[in-house]
Amino acid sequence: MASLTAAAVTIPSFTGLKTTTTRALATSVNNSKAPSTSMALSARASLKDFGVAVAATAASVMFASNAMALDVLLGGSDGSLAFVPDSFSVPAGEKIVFKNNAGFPHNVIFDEDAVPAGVNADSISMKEEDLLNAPGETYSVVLSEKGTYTFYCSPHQGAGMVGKVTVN
Ligand SMILES: [Cu+2]
Repeated sequence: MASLTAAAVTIPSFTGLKTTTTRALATSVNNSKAPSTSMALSARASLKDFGVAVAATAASVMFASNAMALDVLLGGSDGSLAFVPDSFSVPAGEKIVFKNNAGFPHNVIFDEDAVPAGVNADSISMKEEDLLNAPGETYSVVLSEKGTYTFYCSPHQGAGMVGKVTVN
């Protein structure tokens, strides 16, 4: 039961499924006088539906690794100087984890001219002189203002290592 509960708690971070999941859980709570198997079955059913929905999208990879964070690789495994993925969206408040993968050193600098109004690009960027030098090193950021942000890796900006995230 503990694992079912934990899984149910993480699901609402996916906005597309939030309404459905919340309703299913509310139903379970309202039926609290029913035999406990009822709730277990209900939770299992909603998880099954969730699995089917996610399997149809790229989000399944994200769910498998970390339900509350989106991982972005720094450097493609094919040697490309790129963010992987280089264009994506996240719900406001979800952590984005940039992870050193290949072709480092890398860093993550948000373009002060391409962030939502009122956002201080410096406050969400790495320091320009800081570089991720070792495999697996990470830089994490949480974006709370909705809108589109452009970021780049300063050593490789000229090589096209730029990315875009939409927070919604
Ligand atoms: Cu780079």
